[in-house]
Amino acid sequence: MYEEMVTARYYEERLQEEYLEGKQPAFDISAGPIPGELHLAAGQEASAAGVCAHLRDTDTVTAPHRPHHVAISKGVDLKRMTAEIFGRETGLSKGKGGHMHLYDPDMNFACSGIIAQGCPPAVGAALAAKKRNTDDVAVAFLGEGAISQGGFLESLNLAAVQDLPVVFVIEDNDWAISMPKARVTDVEDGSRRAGGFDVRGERIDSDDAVAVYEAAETAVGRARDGNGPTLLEVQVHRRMGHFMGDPEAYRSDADVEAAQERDSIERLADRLREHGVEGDDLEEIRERAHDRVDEAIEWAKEQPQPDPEDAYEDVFTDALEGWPERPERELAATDGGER
Ligand SMILES: Cc1ncc(C[n+]2csc(CCOP(=O)(O)OP(=O)(O)O)c2C)c(N)n1
Ligand SMILES: [Mg+2]
Repeated sequence: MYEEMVTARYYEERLQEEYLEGKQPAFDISAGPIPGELHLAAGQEASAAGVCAHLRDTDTVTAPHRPHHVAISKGVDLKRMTAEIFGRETGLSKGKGGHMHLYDPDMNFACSGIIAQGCPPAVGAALAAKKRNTDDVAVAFLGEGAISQGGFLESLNLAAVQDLPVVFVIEDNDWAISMPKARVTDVEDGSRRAGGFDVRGERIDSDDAVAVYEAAETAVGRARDGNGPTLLEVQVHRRMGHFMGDPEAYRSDADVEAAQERDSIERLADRLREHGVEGDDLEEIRERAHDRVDEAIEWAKEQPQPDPEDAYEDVFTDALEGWPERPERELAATDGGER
């Protein structure tokens, strides 16, 4: 878990540098090697590491628009993910998805820029697992800003009524862009949403990776054993702006400082030291993580840009492929017979 968390944090530090290239002095979002928005998850690593530690490749994970830590913990190929973020041809989706739309069928991972969008597909994956009689599970990550979305609430209901092997994980970072949680819901503890659907809910009050690991062990185990869904909420911290370039005018310096002071990675390192892991071993893990990230970024930057002609490929799928021909239907001759 420590290695994944360090990987995710350093990965985002490196992405940040690359992202800012060419975007100054006036912030030009379309310039530089990573055009478009970039939402960083620094401060949220513990939730992904603690939950995904219990998952296997065949389990499904969906994440929202802040996905890097989750993708890394799920085991998404770091090189192809980075190439995707840089818009390159060898990216996970040939560079067409970008950082908010990472999709890796080998690892059963997907994310989306639409808030709460990942909940219904996670429920679908859980339903498929149940029907196929595998003991795979699905996990949907979402932000606390998404807990009043219909897609989330309907997903909770369907998961409950069909006893599906799915775990919902709310990452509560206190903010939805510039909107504090208390202004959009009177429910302080988002896991209480579970009660209305007769689902088990639990809030992990701190971004302590070990506490998340323990709660997730029960939740994932329950799903795998055929005992239905769980809703977890993890208190995490948004160390950065909502997206790169966000001046955070709505947020007090004290709030930013408080988020930066609570570092779940340092907390886990302390815990490991307490349990006898040597400082040198931690340093070795950090170096290994940094090398892997540097290598992925260098590789991605060397990858070819896609051919603009390919923009129209893979846009539509032939949804009716393999279906029987539909009989031609006679139209009433009200429009002169033209269709
Ligand atoms: C359905 C939908 N509504 C609005 C938006 C615009 N939007 C993007 S991020 C965001 C806030 C999300 O907050 P939260 O769920 O807490 O996630 P966080 O950004 O804090 O990780 C909003 C409203 C969107 N992407 N999708
Ligand atoms: Mg939030």
